[in-house]
Amino acid sequence: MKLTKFAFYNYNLFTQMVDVILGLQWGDEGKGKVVDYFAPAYDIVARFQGGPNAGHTLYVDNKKVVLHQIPSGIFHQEKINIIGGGVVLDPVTLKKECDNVASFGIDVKKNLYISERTNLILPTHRALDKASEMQKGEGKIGSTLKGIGPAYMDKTGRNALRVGELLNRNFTSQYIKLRMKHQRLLDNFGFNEDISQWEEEFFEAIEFLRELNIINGEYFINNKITEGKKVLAEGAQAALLDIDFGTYPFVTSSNTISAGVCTGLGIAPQKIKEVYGITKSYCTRVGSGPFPTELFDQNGEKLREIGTEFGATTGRPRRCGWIDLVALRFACMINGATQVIMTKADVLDSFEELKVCTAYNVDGRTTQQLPLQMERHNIEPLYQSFKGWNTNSSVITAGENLPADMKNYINFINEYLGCPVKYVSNGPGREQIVSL
Ligand code: 2SA
Ligand code: MG
Repeated sequence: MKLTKFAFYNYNLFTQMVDVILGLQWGDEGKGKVVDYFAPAYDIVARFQGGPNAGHTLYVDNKKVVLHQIPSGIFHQEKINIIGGGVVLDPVTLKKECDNVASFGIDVKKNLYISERTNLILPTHRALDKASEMQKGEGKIGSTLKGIGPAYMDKTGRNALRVGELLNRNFTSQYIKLRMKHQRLLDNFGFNEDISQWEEEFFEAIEFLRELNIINGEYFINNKITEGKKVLAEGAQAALLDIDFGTYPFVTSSNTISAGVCTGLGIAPQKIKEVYGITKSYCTRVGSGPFPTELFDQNGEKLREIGTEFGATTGRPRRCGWIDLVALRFACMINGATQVIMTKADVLDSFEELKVCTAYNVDGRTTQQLPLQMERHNIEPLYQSFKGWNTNSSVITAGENLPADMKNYINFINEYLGCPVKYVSNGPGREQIVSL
């Protein structure tokens, strides 16, 4: 047998062409805006995990847009946007998003690519998510009810339907087989809501999805890297929601940390250079689970009000509290964060006093490490206080003009984390970001 010539790509030629943007807390750190800001410097923006549970808010032509599954580089028509194999994709949400993006004059057939390994979220996954949360009652995870957990369960259980299957003639019979399996589980849960409307939408959206660019994601992206193209990997959710390293079981079902870039896109670790970790200047969480620095007083109320802290996907009010450096340092460690971007700094503009958690008292013992299953312990956050800057920081455009008290706050965080804060976002606008 004669072999065809194959040595036209050397996958080790260009190293470190991939940078990562990800959340260091419990999500909603403002990743969408940061990706949108950095996107012009890259050729490709890629999502590597999560699904429609994400809500990345952008402002395009002064209009607010929330993206759930489409990478935040989509509004740059010349950029390649990839939905990687590590994502769980709901075709119904995707179709709606594509229609919305098209209303801005963007043709997704030209700049959106979907890996054939991407796992599909079925209507019954959403039903199972709901049924499981209902059964858990008080102990519920507070999931976004988008079917994320059940879809990843089918992936690891080796039952999932992947995007590549759409091109297979047996797709409908495979769907029916899996649906029957789900029905038995739903019967066990005593779940009897009618989901025929969801299924109708699903099959409509499947037809739409078939028309999009379905690719062999890992060859596609590695070939682009070999051609010298730069990739920005866009994280969803955040480090403390990671399935392995987050506040389990109150987590999402994917690897949200930098390691997820490798498995979710098929990229080798030595290809990754910068890991931009995003944190708010304070902290929020949506859904259940431990949150040591959560505030139940008027400061918490004030953060929610000024920061408009309501879920971008579900509209749920977010829990608010002071920044937690114990958790943040852990997040920097497991991600290998090379720099930190602090968002929503302007939300703290009118506070007289600010607090920063530097250690925990766990069942009477002081520690700077996160205990396993925090909810099983009595955790008291230990704080250091800072003077507020009481200045309208949202109009500042140069790092040296930031108020001294804000610099003081940031310097302390730099030192504690051992990782520099390189940018401060001081408002929702595209231009409201200050380099330090
Ligand atoms: P799921 O739906 O199974 O992933 O939920 C499991 C936990 O993960 C949390 N989670 C999130 N936390 C913050 N933001 C998220 N995205 C949306 C947003 C949330 C929204 O950007 O605003 O709109 O409510 C997100 N997605 C998942 C979730 O709260 C559970 O604790
Ligand atoms: Mg969000």
